[in-house]
Amino acid sequence: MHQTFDAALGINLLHANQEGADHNRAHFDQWGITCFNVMSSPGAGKTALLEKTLAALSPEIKMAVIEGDMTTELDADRLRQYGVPVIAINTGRSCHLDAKMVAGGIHRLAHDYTPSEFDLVLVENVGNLVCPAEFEVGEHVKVALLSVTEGEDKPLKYPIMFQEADCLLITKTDLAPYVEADMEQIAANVRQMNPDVTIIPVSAKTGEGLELWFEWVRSHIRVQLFTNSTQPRQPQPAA
Ligand SMILES: Nc1nc2c(ncn2[C@@H]2O[C@H](COP(=O)(O)OP(=O)(O)OP(=O)(O)O)[C@@H](O)[C@H]2O)c(=O)[nH]1
Ligand SMILES: [Mg+2]
Ligand SMILES: [Zn+2]
Ligand SMILES: [Zn+2]
Repeated sequence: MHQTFDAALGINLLHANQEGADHNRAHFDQWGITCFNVMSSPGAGKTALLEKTLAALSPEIKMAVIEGDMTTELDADRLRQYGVPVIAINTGRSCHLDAKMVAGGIHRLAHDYTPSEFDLVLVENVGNLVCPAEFEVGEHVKVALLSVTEGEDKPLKYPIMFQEADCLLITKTDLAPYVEADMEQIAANVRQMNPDVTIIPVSAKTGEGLELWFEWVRSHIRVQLFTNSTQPRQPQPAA
């Protein structure tokens, strides 16, 4: 976790970030877009999951990706092969995406495309089990991944992301026998942090669980559309 108060500048960094997140959220709501913030430690399988998601749900769901990495466009290039807009954001020395960086991404999306034509923006956050959960980017939904190779104790040791998640994917289930992962214990530890979270075990390699994930995605876009159409928000002035 970062220092959240900058004494020199006298500002609360999380508070400033929240204003940026509200700005992004207003854009998404104006355009009727649902935004998922996809988070995990490095290598848990975010890009692999997004590859499967784009392959299965496009063009049924019109998607764009905002891809956060400290350096390189390696993940962005993997996802561009699926024919959807992928906006790469290099965070430099920052180990998470913040709202301002994502604002740059969504302004670019709005510049290059007609944003109201999109249903879902998938933000792949920087691989990091701690800070991405603290820096909202304007998402409606937080999706966290925990791979079976990371150890059953991680939800207890790094609680914030697990407490905040709306959906928790236990990834790489095909590897569970090799690392003697105790799936029941992983799920119990996640539930201890967040009793109501949806838990979906998946393998991007074998396809196990992916249909459940796709259905969860579909239903959460519908919920958002329904919420927007019945309770229109007052859009904030957007730059
Ligand atoms: N066996 C197996 N390997 C997987 C699975 N999903 C991803 N991997 C592998 O795990 C490694 C990391 O996967 P990525 O999808 O790049 O992980 P990531 O979370 O996007 O990584 P960062 O963006 O660097 O944080 C790659 O070698 C993948 O092929 C899975 O379901 N099973
Ligand atoms: Mg990745
Ligand atoms: Zn960070
Ligand atoms: Zn704006």
